[in-house]
Amino acid sequence: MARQKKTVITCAITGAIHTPTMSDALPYTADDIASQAVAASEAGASILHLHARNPQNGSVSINPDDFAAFLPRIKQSTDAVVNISTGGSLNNTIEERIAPALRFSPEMCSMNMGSMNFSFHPLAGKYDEFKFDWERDYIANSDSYIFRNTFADIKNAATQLAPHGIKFEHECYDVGHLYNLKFCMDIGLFKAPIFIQFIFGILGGIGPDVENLVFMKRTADKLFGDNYRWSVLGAGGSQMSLSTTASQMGGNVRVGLEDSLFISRGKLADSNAQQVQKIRRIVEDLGCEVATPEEAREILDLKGGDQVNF
Ligand code: KMH
Ligand code: ZN
Repeated sequence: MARQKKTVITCAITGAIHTPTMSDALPYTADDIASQAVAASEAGASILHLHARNPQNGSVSINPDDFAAFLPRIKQSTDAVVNISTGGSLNNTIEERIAPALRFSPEMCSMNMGSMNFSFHPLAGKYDEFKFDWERDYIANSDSYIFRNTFADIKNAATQLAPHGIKFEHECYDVGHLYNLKFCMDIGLFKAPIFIQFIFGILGGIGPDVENLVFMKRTADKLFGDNYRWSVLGAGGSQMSLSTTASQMGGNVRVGLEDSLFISRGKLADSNAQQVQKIRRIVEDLGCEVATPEEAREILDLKGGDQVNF
């Protein structure tokens, strides 16, 4: 594959599936989500991956009205590409999860490429206190959850979203998910060029090692040839190191408080923008250039910011 000239930075502003609110920096009100998204874009993120949260208690929200509270403000203040999550929480059905993307028709949305254990239960024992009542049980019980993304779910989501011309961020947590994606392409659910997010370090997915990144990349090359773009998300402590490696391999990067609350070992990040500034500095110091939103649109073949419904 021809090497990309610019590196696209995605920033995932506030997680939902697996990001409890232990850090005061993690935004959960519409105001905070909007202002952190704008700041992350000003720092160099050309794509904003967005979840919504219940503004009262920070729990996951897939209510489109909670997205409506921040999407127009982000659009008015930035040129960044909006990417709406279809991940929901571990308790939501696929119908609930795709409702915000169906309503707002963003340029991008996530598409999770396989069912899996998706657990963060070890966190429950690490903290004496949580900010909100729901958190400890939700976290502790994640050892019994299955993050459901069956072939039927993927087909259902892809079929309903197809008329919107949305580019999917295909979230692949393990090598098998790449084969699931290839199968879905072969039956006509997704068209090239696709955009793959290689995800490392989720308990239930592939581990955060450079060897695994090379293996995922090699497997994707074998399956998709020149017909894909890729990015790396390292969860937790692997966020910056795996992103750095990916950028040096010609890939794109994803940072953000959704996937790590930290800026360095043991030190909480102040904001999403701080993580974007850090990866931007590293990428530029190592000789790459960071893509603007317009360049990201061209690299990923997006429909354009004027084709959304918010
Ligand atoms: N935080 C990622 C590991 C989604 O939004 O669809 C999972 C994620 C899923 O981003
Ligand atoms: Zn997400």
